[in-house]
Formats: sequence, C-alpha cells, structure tokens
Amino acid sequence: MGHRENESRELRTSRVGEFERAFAAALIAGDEIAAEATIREAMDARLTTADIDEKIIAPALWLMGELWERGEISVADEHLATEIAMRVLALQREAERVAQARRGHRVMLATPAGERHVVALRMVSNLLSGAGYWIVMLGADVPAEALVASVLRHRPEVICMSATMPTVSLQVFDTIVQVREACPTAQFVIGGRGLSSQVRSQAGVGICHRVSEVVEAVDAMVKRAELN
Ligand code: B12
Repeated sequence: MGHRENESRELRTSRVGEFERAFAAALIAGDEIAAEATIREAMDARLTTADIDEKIIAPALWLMGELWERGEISVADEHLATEIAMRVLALQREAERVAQARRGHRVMLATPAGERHVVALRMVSNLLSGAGYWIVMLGADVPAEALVASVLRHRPEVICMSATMPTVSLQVFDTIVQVREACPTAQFVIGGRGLSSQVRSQAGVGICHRVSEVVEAVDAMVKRAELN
C-alpha cells in the first residue's frame, strides 16, 4: 500500500474516532442537538451509513451500557441515550430519502461561449452528484445554440452556469434568453465573479456566491419547476 493511501486511511480513522467521541459525549450529556450535529457532520464527511452505525452509534451505546453496569449513569440516562440514538437513525433515513428523491432530477452544467474556467463548475458537479442529482456535464465554452439543443435532448430541470470572465456575462444572459424561448420551464442557477448586475438581476434566476450554496439553490429550483 502506498504512503499516501496509508496517510489518508489514518486521517479517516482519526476523523471517525473524533465523531465517535463527540457522539458518545453527546449521549452521556443527553444532548440530542449535539448528537444530531455530529451525525450530520459524519454524513457530510461522506461516511457510509454502515460506518456511522458500526463505528459511531453502536460503540457509543456499548459505552452507555458499560457506564450503566458500573453504576455511573442511571437507567433513565441509558434510556435517554437510546432514544437519541433512535432519532439519529431516523435522521439518517430522511437524508437517504432526500438523496433518493433527487436522483430522478437532471441538472445540466456548462460555462458559456468564451469561458474556459471550470474549477468551480467541477466543484458544483461533485456537490450536486454527492447530494444525489443526475448530472449532465457539458463542460467549458458551450455556445448558446449548442446548449439549447442539449437542453431539448436531455431535458434538465435546472441549468447551472459559471462565468469568471466579465466578457462572458452577456453570453450567460443570451443563453438564458434562448433556453427560455425553447424550453420555458428550465430553471437557472448561476455563479462566478464575472457576472454583471444585468445578469444578476434576471427574474427567476438563482444566484450563488459560493459553490457550497448550490445544493440548496438547485433544490429550490426543482421545487419551483415541479410547481410550473
Ligand atoms: C486556473 C485559472 C485559469 C486556467 C483555467 C483552467 C480551467 N480548466 O479551469 C486557464 C489557464 C485556462 C486560464 C485562462 C485564462 N485566465 Co484565468 N485564472 C485561473 C485562476 C488562477 C483560478 C481560477 C479558479 O479556478 N478559481 C477557483 C474557483 C473555485 O473559484 P471561482 O471561480 O472564483 O468560484 C467561486 C465563486 O465565484 C463561485 N462560483 C463560480 N462559479 C459558480 C457557478 C455556480 C453554479 C455556483 C453555485 C458557484 C460558482 O464559487 C466559488 C467559490 O465557492 C484565476 C485566479 C483567480 N483569482 O480566480 C485566474 C483568472 C480568473 N484568469 C484570468 C485571466 C485574465 C485569464 C486569461 C484571459 C489569461 C490569458 N491571457 O489567456 C485566460 C482566459 C481563458 C478564458 N477565455 O476563459 C483573470 C481574470 C481577470 C478578470 N476578471 O478579467 C484571473 C482572475 C487572474 C488574474 N488575477 O488576472 N485561467
């Protein structure tokens, strides 16, 4: 096994250990909010449900059992911890249900003609596919007419565009107008430092300042598309 692979495994193990300790501390304190926050963090860190169950929740409950046997906590404390653990399991199920519901929805990603900066777009792609969305990645430098043709073929509910160069802002505007003519139900989420105020003020367009805002913005647009 390579040195780097070893290192990343160690890092992962130490993260899991941190989550386990934080979750156990929350159960001991009877603090449901802290317990939920820890499991949300573990889910955000892409730990699998099996890892969360076996490496975080189960060991914390075993510890509660030991503390109870040693008379260090009461039966009520142990019951409270179990109730909290059960609510956290419901939270896991809900997160899976939301990801499952997103799977049927397509999101198209592109930068407009003349725009070659795509790092933010790749980040957006990772975040959306991690959240469950079906991604249609067109990549950089896509002319409006080509994007319209692709929208008619793949029928995405949402189109995400990124503009870094101020010179492409007009292309973003133009693409939105052309896509709306061909497919009035299409929704847009856009970001990037190159966007002009004209594009930013477009009615019905979701504007993001950071890639971390994209899942929420696309969720809102999908809901809106369903209402149309
Ligand atoms: C890497 C890079 C390149 C690479 C791009 C490679 C690639 N495959 O992406 C290459 C070498 C091709 C390149 C070319 C050029 N580049 Co360049 N490039 C950069 C650099 C160093 C990093 C850009 C980057 O990836 N940033 C990281 C991302 C994650 O950050 P971000 O794009 O700002 O995105 C954030 C938000 O805006 C938002 N966001 C952005 N888009 C979206 C979209 C959605 C949907 C959402 C939700 C959020 C979101 O989320 C991010 C934060 O969370 C920047 C420096 C800089 N200050 O940014 C220059 C920079 C952008 N480039 C610049 C220039 C001038 C050029 C060239 C004209 C150079 C030349 N003479 O050829 C060409 C133009 C190419 C073109 N037509 O597009 C200038 C732009 C200046 C300006 N505003 O006019 C910069 C700022 C460098 C500088 N200081 O002069 N570049």
